Amino acid sequence: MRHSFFCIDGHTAGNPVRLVAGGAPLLRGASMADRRIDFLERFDWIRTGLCFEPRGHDMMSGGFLYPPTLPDSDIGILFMETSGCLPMCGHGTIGIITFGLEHGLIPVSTPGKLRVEVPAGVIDIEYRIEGDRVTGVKIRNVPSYLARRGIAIDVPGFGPLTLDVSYGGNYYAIVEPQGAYTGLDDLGASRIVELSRTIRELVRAVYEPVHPLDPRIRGVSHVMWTDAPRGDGADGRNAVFYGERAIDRSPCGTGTSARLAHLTALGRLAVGDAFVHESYIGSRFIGRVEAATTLGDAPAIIPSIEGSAIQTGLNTLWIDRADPFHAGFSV
Ligand code: PYC
Repeated sequence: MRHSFFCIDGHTAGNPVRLVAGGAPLLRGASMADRRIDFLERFDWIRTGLCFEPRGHDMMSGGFLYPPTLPDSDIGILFMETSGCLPMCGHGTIGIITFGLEHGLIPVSTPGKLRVEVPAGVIDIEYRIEGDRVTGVKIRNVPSYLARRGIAIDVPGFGPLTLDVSYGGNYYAIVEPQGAYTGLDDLGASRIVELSRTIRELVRAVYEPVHPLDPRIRGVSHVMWTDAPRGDGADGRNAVFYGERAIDRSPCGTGTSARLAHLTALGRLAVGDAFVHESYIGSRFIGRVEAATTLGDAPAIIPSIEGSAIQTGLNTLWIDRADPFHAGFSV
């Protein structure tokens, strides 16, 4: 049996976004968080088939639009990528909102603004349109907080590191320059991937963060290496590792949110401050600490992230049960 998926492909700041505009399954659940679990239990072959080779690659990511479950939201998003269905994805949101608006797939009640239900909560969007293009999307993200400071690990073949774990829609282990880590360019992409996989395992062995309001969001999924910016006008650079082999080509929206919460908790940023974040390839998001808040008992912030996305083409993909690689593979 052959399943067809009509996809709008593109990228946000260089990282892929595949919006599945036709072929999404009907999901059960009273919230986008419940629907995420239903999708993972019954339809994960769609994610693996569309994200892994031969239809995708290590960095592939994207999602689906759904009617929201909340009366004051305009649309719901379910994210997918090689590692699973993230509770929230910043570059994915910027791409999905851009492509969805450009194709008339999103009902607009207030021009320039949207309320979007994602598995991690509700986010507010402001967007700019010029002609037939969406030229900018700003996300007011979910509450973000520093979950744990000073996790000491010893990385075989590299040395000791002390990390912090911060949440911005996903949990990030944040590695700042120290000891053997002298900067991104000294490490290089393959070493970042290799070390990140080990670091994630070492952190998982000693600490499992759990979201204060939704225990289904738990565990460190990403590793962010920080560095000084390369270009003028940026405040920091990063390489964010996700899945098993990916370095985010964008500055990572949830990663930037986690970094803003981290820097605010350390007293290096304050409410109102902007932080221009540069990705591994030099693309940028503008982050901002919008407000102070709490998440459960934890002090938290509301971060925003702003960027833009570009379509690269339309793509009708088949997942054919007769194909031995219908569910995708990775080497
Ligand atoms: O932009 O939030 C993000 C993201 C998560 C994983 C890759 N990008």
